[in-house]
Amino acid sequence: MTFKSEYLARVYDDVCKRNPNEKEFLQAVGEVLESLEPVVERRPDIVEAGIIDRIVEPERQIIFRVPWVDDSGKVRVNRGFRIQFNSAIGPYKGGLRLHPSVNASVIKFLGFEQIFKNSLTGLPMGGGKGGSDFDPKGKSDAEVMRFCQSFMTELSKHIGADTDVPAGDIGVGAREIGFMYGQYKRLRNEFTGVLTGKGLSYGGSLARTEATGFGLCYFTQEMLKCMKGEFFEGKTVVISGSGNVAIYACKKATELVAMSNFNGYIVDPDGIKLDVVKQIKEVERGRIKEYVERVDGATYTEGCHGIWTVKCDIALPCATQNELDGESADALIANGVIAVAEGANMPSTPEAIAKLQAAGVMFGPAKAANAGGVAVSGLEMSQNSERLSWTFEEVDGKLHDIMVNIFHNAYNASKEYDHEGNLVVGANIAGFLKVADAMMWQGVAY
Ligand code: NDP
Ligand code: 2IT
Repeated sequence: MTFKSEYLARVYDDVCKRNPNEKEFLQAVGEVLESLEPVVERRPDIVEAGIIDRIVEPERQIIFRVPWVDDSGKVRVNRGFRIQFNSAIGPYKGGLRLHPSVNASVIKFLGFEQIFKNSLTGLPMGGGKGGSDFDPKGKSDAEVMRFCQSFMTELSKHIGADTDVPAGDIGVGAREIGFMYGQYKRLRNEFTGVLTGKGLSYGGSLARTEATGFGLCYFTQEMLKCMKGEFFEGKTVVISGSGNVAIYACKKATELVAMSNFNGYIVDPDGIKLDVVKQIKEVERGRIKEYVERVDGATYTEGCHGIWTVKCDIALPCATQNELDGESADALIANGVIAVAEGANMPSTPEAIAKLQAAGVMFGPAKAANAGGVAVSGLEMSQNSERLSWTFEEVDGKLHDIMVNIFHNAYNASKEYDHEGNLVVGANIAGFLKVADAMMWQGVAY
C-alpha cells in the first residue's frame, strides 16, 4: 500500500509489523487508512491525539478453548474468539461467526469494520466481533447445543447488556442464539438483552431476521435514485450466498435470477422461487443445487466464482469476504452492471472495487450497505431496555429511515472531502469522525 501522508504510512507499517500474516485484517485497515488521507490533511488535532494509532489496535482480545463432546462420545476442541475493538460510542456490538475459516485475522477485520458500521447507524454501539472455527455443517442439533453451551460458558465472563452484546453472523442464526442465550441465563441467573437476534418469544425484535437483506435493498434503492435517477423495479439482480442476508435481500429484490452457496450457484431465468430456497436452506439445511431438482428450467454450476458472469443490472454479494475479485468485476462490467452493493462484509477485493469505480458503476460498501442488521439489533436493545416490543411496521420503518440516512451521510462526506460519489471514502470518513470525536472527548482512556 502507498500513502500520500507519511503519518498514515507509518501507522500502516506499525499495524503490519504488529499483525504479521493477518491478511484480511490488513486489507480492512489499509482501505480505511487510505480513505482518511483528506481527514489527516484537515484535522491535525486528530493526528495529535493519536486517534488513528489507537483505533487500529483492539481494546481487548479474548481467545479461548472450547471443549465439547460429539455424539459418539469423542472430545473435540475448537478455538473461540471475542475481539472487543472499540467502546468509544457504546457497548461493544457485533456478531459471532461459526465457520472453519475463522481465525484471528478474520475476526479482527470484522471487528474493525464493525466500529465504523455501527457508528454510521447513528445508534450508540461500539464495535466488536467473535466466533469460532467450529463447523456447524453436518453436526446434529445436540452437538450444536453442546458446542454453544461450552462457548457461552467462557464468553459469559466477558459480555453483558451494557458491556458487549453479540449477535449472529455466518453459521449463527436463531438456533445458535437460542442455545447461547439459555446458557447465559443459566450461568448468570439474569434475563437481560445480552444477545440480539433472539427468538420473538424471549425478547427478540420483529424484522431482525429480515433486517440486513431488507436494509441492503433500501440502501441500494436510495443510491440508485440519488446518484443516477434509477429504480430497483424491473432490474435484473444477482445475489451470491443463500443464507440469512441473501434470502431477505432476495425477498425485496425483483427479478432475481441467480443465487449461490459454498459449492456452486443456480440460475433460474424465470426468477428465483424464494419459498423453494427457504425450504432447502432454512428448513432442511441442505445444498442450493437441490433447487434444480425442484424447479424446471433452472441450472446448477459447480463452483461459486462464476456467478458474477451471469448478466445482471445489480449485483449484491451476500456470502463472504473476497468473493468478488478483479476478474469478476471485469465480467460484471462487460455485462453492463450499473450497481454493486455489499451485503456480506468485505466481499469485494480492492482490485474489484477500483475497477468498478473506474467504470462508473455505483458501489455501496459493506459498512454502509449491510448496516441494517446491526441497526435493528440496536433497536432490539432499546426494546429490551424498555421491556416493550414494537410492531413489524414500526421497526421496518425505522430501518428504512436509518438506511436512507446512511446513504446521505456517506454521500455528503464524500462530497465534503473532495471524493464526490465515492461511497467507500464517504462511509469510512463519516463512520470514523463520530468515533474520533468521542475518543477525543474521553481523553487517552484507551
Ligand atoms: P449465513 O450463515 O446465513 O449464510 C452464509 C451464506 O454464504 C451461505 O449461503 C454460505 O454457503 C455462503 N458462504 C459462506 N462462506 C462461504 C465461502 N467461503 N464461499 C462461498 N460461499 C460461502 O450467513 P449470513 O447470511 O448471516 O452472512 C452472510 C454475509 O453477510 C457474511 O459476510 C456476514 O458477515 C454478513 N453480514 C451478516 C449480517 C447478519 O445480520 N446476519 C449483518 C451484516 C453482514 P453454505 O450454505 O454452503 O455454507
Ligand atoms: O456484520 C454484522 O453487522 C452482523 N453480523 C450483525 C451484528 C449485530 O450485532 O447484529
